[in-house]
Amino acid sequence: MTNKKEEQMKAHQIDNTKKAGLTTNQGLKMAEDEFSLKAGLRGPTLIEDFHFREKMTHFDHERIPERIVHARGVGAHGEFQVYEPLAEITKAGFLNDPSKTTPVFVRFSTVQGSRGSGDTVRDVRGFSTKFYTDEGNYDLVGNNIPVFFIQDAIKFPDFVHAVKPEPHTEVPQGASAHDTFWDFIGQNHETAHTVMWAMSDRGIPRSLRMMEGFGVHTFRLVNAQGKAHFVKFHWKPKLGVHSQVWDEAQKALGKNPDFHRVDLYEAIDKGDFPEWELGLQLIAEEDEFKFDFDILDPTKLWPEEEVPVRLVGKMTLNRNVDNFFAETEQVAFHPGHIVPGIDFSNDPLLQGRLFSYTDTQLSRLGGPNFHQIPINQPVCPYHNNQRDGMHQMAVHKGQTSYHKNGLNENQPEPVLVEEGGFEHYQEKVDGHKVRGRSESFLDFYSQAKLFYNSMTAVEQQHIRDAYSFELGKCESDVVKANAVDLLNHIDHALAKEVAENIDVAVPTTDEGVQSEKRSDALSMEHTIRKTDTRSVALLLTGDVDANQVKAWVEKLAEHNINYSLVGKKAYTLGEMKVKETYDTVDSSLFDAAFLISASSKVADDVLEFIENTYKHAKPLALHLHDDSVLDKCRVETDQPGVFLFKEHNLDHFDSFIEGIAQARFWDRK
Ligand code: HDD
Repeated sequence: MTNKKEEQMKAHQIDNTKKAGLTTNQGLKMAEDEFSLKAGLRGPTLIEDFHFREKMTHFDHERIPERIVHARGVGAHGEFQVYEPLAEITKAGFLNDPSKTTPVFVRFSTVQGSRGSGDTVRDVRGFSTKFYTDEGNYDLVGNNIPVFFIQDAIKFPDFVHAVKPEPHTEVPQGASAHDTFWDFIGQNHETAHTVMWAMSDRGIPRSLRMMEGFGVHTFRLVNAQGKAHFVKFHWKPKLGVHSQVWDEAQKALGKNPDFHRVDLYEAIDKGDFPEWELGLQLIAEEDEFKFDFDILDPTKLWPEEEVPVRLVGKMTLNRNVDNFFAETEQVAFHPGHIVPGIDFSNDPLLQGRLFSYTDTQLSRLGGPNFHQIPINQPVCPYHNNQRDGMHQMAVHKGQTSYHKNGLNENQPEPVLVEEGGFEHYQEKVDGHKVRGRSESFLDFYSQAKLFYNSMTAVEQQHIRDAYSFELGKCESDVVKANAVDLLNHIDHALAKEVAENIDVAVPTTDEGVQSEKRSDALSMEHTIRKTDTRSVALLLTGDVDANQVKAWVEKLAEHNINYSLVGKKAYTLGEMKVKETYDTVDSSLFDAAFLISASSKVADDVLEFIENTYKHAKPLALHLHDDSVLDKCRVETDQPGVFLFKEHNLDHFDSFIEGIAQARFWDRK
């Protein structure tokens, strides 16, 4: 069944897959498209060649400016449905009718790299959702990390200049491991908490389908009686939250720079629709000052143990785009696109964003009519007195384009609040005009420490390794020392280990936060674990038995596990196609590997494949004709998550399947 947005988009489609004659943009059928018009077959091209000029001019202007941040992204369509009416907290229509499906478009992104950069870099991921509601578009423009680097939007250009490739070399691409980023961090301690998240496994998600989303800021929900709650928005993935390991992410970057993009496309294409539940954390207005942090500070999260997340609805992504440029590239998000029942808070980062997003679309999409681009149009009618401008697509009828008018009964007329007209929440504000930071925003370290405390030993080790890697890539000793000083304000032992790894003086005094406070919700260790959509490489060597392999893959399919048959060369095995080879794929692109060896000799690239699977703590199954084949690689078969099958016994195989659900075996040597 198509939804309103799909119907609307269809009206704009041009289907070039259908038989159609080639024409110019003026509709003129063309008899020739391969040769320009020349004065003689070996002569110069003539200016009269309107077809050449039109084709070339259009081509010359095909590119638009990429997004200043979040340039690399991928999008998909879907739907959202609320579980039960939320009338007591918001009057937003789409959050009040469980029978209603609201079309959505989601764009995921990395922040630092340009449009052509790789997917599996260490970075924050953007998670933007456009809800096409009956009351207008609502955009939740969030990230996969619940806090942000800075507290005031005026610092955003500085922060972005620091993290982006350095201006004199345009290096590095898709990475924060460089001097200007860490210089900024060392000089701006408000970044401490968010950087800790970025250095954790959250910065290298396994799949876009397996990450959380956060609205980050504190917003307001307002009910029909005008009563407001402060709210933080969450997206909780039904597949759980999972990450790569750093070495794996770097390898995947080379082996398939489109790893996340392809993963999302293929899952949707196959019918494995990714789902997230929408979660709300609510604080009553009267409780605004009851916490040991300022709820307006975007570098702070609300610990879930203190403010529980209420799951209120579900989003399903179920349709890939028809055209990347038309949809994913031209979609324009804006945190200021809200609907009645949702409102802002005075978070100074949010306030600045409310200016920036429309402004950027003006240069990116070439003028003020970007809302008319099909992907950006609301599904409800829209009328106002805005007119003309570049790329105006609408034909506005009538004599008047101003308010108030007497010639047209004052149409289009403002709508009463009772009839759905938006009214800003009437918060009382009173203050002097000042440039400055609220004292309540000055605790930069406590929640960084809370996050670090909440990690398991392995997660903490990954964080220390990530800081060491990133700072190890910096040139300046001053930059490194300042960053270590920042770490020393969070946790002395963390600072010490990183300092030793990068050859910087270990801070002599412990300035760290002396707190053991934890929040279990912050660790990924407690996440949902499933076999669904996990991927396994079946590595075939020698003359393997087609029937045995078939029985195994059927078992994998029963658990909704994706598999690829990998051989030395592509070939047909019984009824199955062995499509991948040791050249075309790599261990970093799979969640598990199963070596099925009917030979006493196993080639080096196969051994490297299983060694990396083992090293990255992933499940590894082995069905070997000759155990000695493992002598040449560092795989120990008595370790957790290594499954040795002597017989073709399908019952044993279940343990491997459980291992695939578990995903990682961190206690492996
Ligand atoms: Fe932003 C894009 C998320 C702070 C200015 N931002 C952008 C996108 C996401 C975010 C997901 C990509 C949208 C898309 O897919 O098209 N940004 C955030 C979050 C922030 C944040 C979660 C902090 C909580 N951003 C932020 C600030 C400013 C901007 C403080 C400036 C004052 N962001 C932009 C931008 C972008 C953008 C320059 C680039 C392209 C675009 O807007 O459409 O305006």
